[in-house]
Amino acid sequence: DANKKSQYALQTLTTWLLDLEREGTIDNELATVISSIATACKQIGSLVNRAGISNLTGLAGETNVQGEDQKKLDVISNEVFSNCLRQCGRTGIIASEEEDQPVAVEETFSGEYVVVFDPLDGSSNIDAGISVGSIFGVYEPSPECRIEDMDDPEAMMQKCVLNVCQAGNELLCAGYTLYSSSTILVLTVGKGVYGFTLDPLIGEFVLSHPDIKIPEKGKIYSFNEGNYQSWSKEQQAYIDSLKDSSQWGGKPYSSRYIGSLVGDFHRTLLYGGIYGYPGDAKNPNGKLRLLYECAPMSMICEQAGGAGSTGFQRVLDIVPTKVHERQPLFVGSKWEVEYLESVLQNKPAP
Ligand code: P6P
Repeated sequence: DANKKSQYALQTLTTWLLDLEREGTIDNELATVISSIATACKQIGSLVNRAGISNLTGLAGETNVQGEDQKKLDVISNEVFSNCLRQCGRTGIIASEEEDQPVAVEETFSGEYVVVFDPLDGSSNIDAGISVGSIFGVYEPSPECRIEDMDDPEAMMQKCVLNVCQAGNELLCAGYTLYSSSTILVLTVGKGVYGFTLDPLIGEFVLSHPDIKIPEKGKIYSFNEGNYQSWSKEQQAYIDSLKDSSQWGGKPYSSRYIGSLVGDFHRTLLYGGIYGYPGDAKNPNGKLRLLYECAPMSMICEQAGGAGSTGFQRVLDIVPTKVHERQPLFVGSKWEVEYLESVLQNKPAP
């Protein structure tokens, strides 16, 4: 019976995207952009897994716009991501953590999606073989900022920046790929969160985590407590509270922090609890970048039933004023994020 679903029918990222196209949730152009991102992640995963034996660990000898020393793999991953997005012909503008300014893509011929990404987040962990990841978000181009006057570089640059600085609420797609014990691509197109594990034997991302839902409440907090002294007293009170077993039936929260956002976030998404990078005395807006770290992670978390907050407002409501703008980030189970907001804002706990 040709219509009977074969027991061997693999649900892969490719077939999942085709199903979304069939139901009209996404169009072919967006499906093509997402496929090109998956191809970039496969290549980056392969480079990361062999970094130690192909002389790709260590510094590239340059610094990025963030003033951070770029690792060799930061530079290569950025080129891999940009090349895949250019070659797919559906990307109009790209903004990368590794590039000072967003760039208009000449190779576009059908569909002009805006893609923001951190090609290799947490790369300081590479040399120690600790999990790293790629983070991405996809927007529609802003209708009022169509890139036509390519001959005026200044005007075009301004339009590129305007296209990129959209609130997270406008994201059509947000996702990350975790390069760890396995390579897992997790994404949402606004109808739930789906995870795909790379099967290296066939080179396909196979559906492994259908419709991920984050636990309502967790038992893990993920913060860099080395910054405790420079946090606000409310922030300190929040962490002190999670460690006070008398408040939690005798069992305090556990602390887990690997210093790699994608790894810390993925564990929080699956096990529950909260990941936070607060602002502090030195950096009131914290360290993470709104456009390609805070907003995509917040969309994924909300789509999985959790929350994404700066402690004072919903991350997805914020319209960036600068491409590399930073914001404090608290993502995780709804209860822990709401409890954090209540403590930071001196309001009653949920
Ligand atoms: P800290 C990695 O550099 C990163 O951007 C995130 O991946 C990670 O969560 C955070 O910074 C770690 O920062 O200050 O705790 O080392």
